[in-house]
Amino acid sequence: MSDLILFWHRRDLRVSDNVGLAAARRQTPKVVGVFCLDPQILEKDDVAPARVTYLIGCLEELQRRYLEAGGNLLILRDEPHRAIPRLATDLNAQAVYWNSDVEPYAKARDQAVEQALKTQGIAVVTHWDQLLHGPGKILTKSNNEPYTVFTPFWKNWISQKKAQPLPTLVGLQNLSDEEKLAASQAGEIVLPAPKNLGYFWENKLPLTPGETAAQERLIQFSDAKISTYGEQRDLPAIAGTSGLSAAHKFGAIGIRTVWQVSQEAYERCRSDEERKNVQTWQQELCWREFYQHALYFFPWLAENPYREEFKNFPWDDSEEYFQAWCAGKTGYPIVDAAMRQLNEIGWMHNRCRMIVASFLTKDLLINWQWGEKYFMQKLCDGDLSANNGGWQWSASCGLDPKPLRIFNPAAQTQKFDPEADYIREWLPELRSVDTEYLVTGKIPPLEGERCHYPQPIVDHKIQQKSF
Ligand code: FAD
Ligand code: FO1
Repeated sequence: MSDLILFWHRRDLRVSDNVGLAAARRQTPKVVGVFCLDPQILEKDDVAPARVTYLIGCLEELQRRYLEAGGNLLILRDEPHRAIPRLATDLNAQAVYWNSDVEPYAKARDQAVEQALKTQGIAVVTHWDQLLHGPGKILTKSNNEPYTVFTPFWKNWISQKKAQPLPTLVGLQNLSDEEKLAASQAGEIVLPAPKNLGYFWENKLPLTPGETAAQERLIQFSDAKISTYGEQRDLPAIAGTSGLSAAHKFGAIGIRTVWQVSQEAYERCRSDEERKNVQTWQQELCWREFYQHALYFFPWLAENPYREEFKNFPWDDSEEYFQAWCAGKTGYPIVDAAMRQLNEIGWMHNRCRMIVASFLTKDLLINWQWGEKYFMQKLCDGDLSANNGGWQWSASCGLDPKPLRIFNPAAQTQKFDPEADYIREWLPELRSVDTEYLVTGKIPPLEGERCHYPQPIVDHKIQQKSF
C-alpha cells in the first residue's frame, strides 16, 4: 500500500482552513482530492439551478487550487459507495479522509462508503469541519442532552473557546503517469458545465463561486458592514448582510476563518453599540449551528414538524394560491417583490424569507413543507438544516417555544421597506405607484402595462383568524 491519501470533498470546497484536508496533509504530501457528482443528490427534484451553478464554480476554483499546490482534484460521477472505494483501490490509497455532515442522507451515504472501504482494508478518517462546535459539544449542563431552545444553546456556545483557522494546502505531490491512468480507469471525468448536468442558470449569482470570492466578501463585510449589522440587517433594500450563505452551505469559506475575522472586528469596535452589532452577526452564525445540531440529533425533523400537534394540521393546500405565491402574484407587494427576488437571483433577504413564509402558512393556509421545497428548488444557499429550521420557525411548528407568529405584510413593509425601494426594485410594474399605496398594499386600479398586477388573492385580516 502506498502512502497516498484520498481526500473526499463534499461541502468543504476549499483548500484553506479545512480540518480534514489539513490533517491529511500533515500525514503526507501525497494527498489526492476527489469530488463525486452524486446522482442521488443531483437527480432529486429539490435542487436549484443557481445552487448547482455555484457548486460547479467552486469546484473549478478548487481544481485550480489543487494544481497550484502541486496536486490534483479528481471528479467522479457515480454513487459514492461504488465510486470512492473503486478509486481508492485503483490508486492503492492507504486511507480516505473526509469531513462529516449532519444531514440524514450524508450519514447513510458515509456509512455505506466507510463499510465498503473497510472491507477492502482501506482506513477511513473523519473530522468535523463545518461547525465551530460539532454535534455533542454543546449539550445541556443539567443532563447532557441536545438543546431544543436557542437562547441557552447560544449562551453555552458563545462561552466555549473557538479553534483557530488551519493552514492552507501547499506542497502536494502530483500523481504519477501510472496513477493518472488508474484514475481515468476508475471513472475520472472532466468537470462538466451545469447544463451538462441538466441545470440552466443564466442570471447573476448573489455571490461569485469559490473561496477567493468568499474571502473577499468576508473582508468587505467586516470592514464596512459588520459594525452596523444590527441596524441594517432587516432592511431588504440595503445590502446590509454578508451574503455569505452560499459559501457557508458549500464550505467555500472555513468557519474558523469567519469567526476569527468577526472577533477581530469586535476588538476594533469603538462603542458598545458597535460591539452589539458584531455580536448580533455572531448570533446568526450560532443559529446556523443550532439548526445543524438539531438536524443531527433529531433527523426526523427533515420530514416532520417538531410539534406533534402540527402533524395533522388541516391545511387548505390550494394549488392555485400556491402557484400565485411562487410566481410573486399574490397582490401583496412585499410578498411578490420577495418571491421575484428569489426567482431572479436565487437568494432572498432574511426578513423577506420570514414574511413570505408567514404569508404562505398563515394567510394562504398552505403546508410549510410546500414552501420549504420551493425554496430548495430556487435558493443558491438552500440548506436542509437552515431551511427546515426557518420554515418550522415561521410556521410556529418548530423548536422555538414562542407563541404564534403572524406577520402583517403591510406592517412589515412600513417598518422595513418604508420608502418601498425594495418593492420597486423587484416589481417593475409598480415602479411609478405612490409609496403610500405600496406600503399599505392598497393599490388603486392600475392602467396600461401596470394593470397586470393582481388584486390581493386573500384578505389578511380574515385569513389570519383561521390559523
Ligand atoms: P447574514 O445575515 O450575513 O448571516 C451570516 C450567516 O449566518 C449566513 O450566511 C448563514 O450562514 C447564517 N444564518 C443567518 N441567519 C440564519 C438563520 N436564521 N438560520 C440559520 N443560519 C443563518 N439560510 C440558509 O443558509 N439556507 C437556507 O436554505 C435558508 N432557508 C431559510 C428559510 C426561511 C423560511 C427562513 C426564515 C430563513 C432561511 N435561512 C436559510 C436563513 C437566512 O435567511 C439566511 O441564512 C440569510 O438570509 C443569508 O443571508 P446572509 O448570508 O447575508 O446572512
Ligand atoms: N455533494 C456531493 O458530494 N456530490 C454532489 O453531486 C452534490 C451536489 C449538490 C447539489 C446541491 C446541493 O445543495 C448540495 C450538493 N452537494 C453534493 C453537497 C451536499 O450538501 C453534501 O454532499 C451533503 O453531505 C449531502 O447530505
